[in-house]
Amino acid sequence: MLHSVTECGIIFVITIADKEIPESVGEQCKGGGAMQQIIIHVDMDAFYASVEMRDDPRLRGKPLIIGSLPNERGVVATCSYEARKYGIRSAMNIKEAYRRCPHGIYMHPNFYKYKAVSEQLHRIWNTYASASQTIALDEAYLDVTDTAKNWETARQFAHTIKQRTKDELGLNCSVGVAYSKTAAKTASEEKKPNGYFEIPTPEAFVDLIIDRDVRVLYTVGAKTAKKLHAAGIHTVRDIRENTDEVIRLCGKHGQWITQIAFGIDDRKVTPYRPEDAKSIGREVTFQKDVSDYAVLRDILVLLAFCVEHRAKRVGLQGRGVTLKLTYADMKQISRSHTIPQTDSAVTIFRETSGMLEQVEQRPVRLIGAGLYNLTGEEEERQLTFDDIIDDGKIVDEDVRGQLLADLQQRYGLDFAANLEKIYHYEILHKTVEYMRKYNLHRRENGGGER
Ligand code: DCP
Ligand code: MG
Repeated sequence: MLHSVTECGIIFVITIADKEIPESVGEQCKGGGAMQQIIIHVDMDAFYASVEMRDDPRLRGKPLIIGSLPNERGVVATCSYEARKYGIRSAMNIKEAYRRCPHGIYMHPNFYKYKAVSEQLHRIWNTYASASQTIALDEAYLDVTDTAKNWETARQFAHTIKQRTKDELGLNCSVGVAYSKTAAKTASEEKKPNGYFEIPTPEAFVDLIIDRDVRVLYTVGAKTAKKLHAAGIHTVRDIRENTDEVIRLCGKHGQWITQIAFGIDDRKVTPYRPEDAKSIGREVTFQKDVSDYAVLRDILVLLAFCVEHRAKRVGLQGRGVTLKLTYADMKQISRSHTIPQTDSAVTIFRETSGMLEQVEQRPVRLIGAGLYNLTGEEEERQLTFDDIIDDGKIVDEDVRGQLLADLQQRYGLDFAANLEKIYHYEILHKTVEYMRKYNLHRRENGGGER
């Protein structure tokens, strides 16, 4: 039946904002107060590994590698500091890790546990800030400009955060306090693990990093570094002395890099909210309100595939999944979850359908699913289960197949064969309407139960 619908290429309801890159070099310093922020950056030490060591004393003090197992194909997600002595690092091939440390302890990640811990962490940290920005499960920026008011109090906040994280959750973190986000992030890395460091001014920032490799600058990933190195630009000093060349090579990103090489960064700590533009979403409005939540759940499968398709096309992954509903009375709600980075329809569906179960079950006019807190290749990233364990993809494939097969069984459409068509907004819309009516018809004829 799907093929009776005309094909059309319109894609709506998809917003992807620019990366957080300021408009032009130099403008940042002019605004009053640009340099007056006090920002804390918190980052957990060896996060996944530390949680496992906390929960199982037998793992403590050992080289612990979280990722795929040595007999699987895959990579390291993270490892304990004991394992780092053997040169093991995040994203390293697991076979290489095993070659370096055959006596290490190898474990699969337990994302849902880390996610739960993450929520507890952020809850503690957020109490010190007027705004907080979750960057990853184990990492956040806190704007303490107004809550601390002065440097000395900010320093106390930082130490209290470290202490409470240790006392209440049994985990170590590293904390940086600085005048900007970039500097705060650099500061938290400076004395890892269990570190504390301050960078009060742009001058202090520049002094610290000027002779380091370009990769010290936030958003300079492997690809950008390679490009700069090939042009003979190795250190931050080289960037400062070759700004035109850097901008020529890297465009808008080059402007940003140049700017931070001079210590200029007055980006605000902006809490991620689902409605923020940095997201990819798909939503459908029904011609008649839908009260059957089983149909809504089925529609989420399609929305999840649409979001995955778009995310893969633009090469972005989200660290948050969001569900959006408008009820018949026009009341809108959205629910969101932080997740390990993903672009998988299976994860998007699992998260949004889980959230759907939690909401008030009233007739719905609009439903949407989305990914937010997007990151691209250049940025540091937390690996997904798929990235870590190649075999994980097989599991994912199975679930995908099953989700589509279930839909086929319920609505009599070959969803697997027609998936590409669903990505077109109008076809998605017509399909969803068809599902709504089909289900209604079935219910009216006494076949509604599943
Ligand atoms: N992670 C991942 N893949 C990567 C990097 C990280 O899956 N390439 C996961 C595992 C980490 C968590 O994200 O525990 C946090 O990432 P960090 O980069 O902060 O690394 P750690 O917290 O493990 O160690 P560090 O002490 O260096 O911060
Ligand atoms: Mg960390």
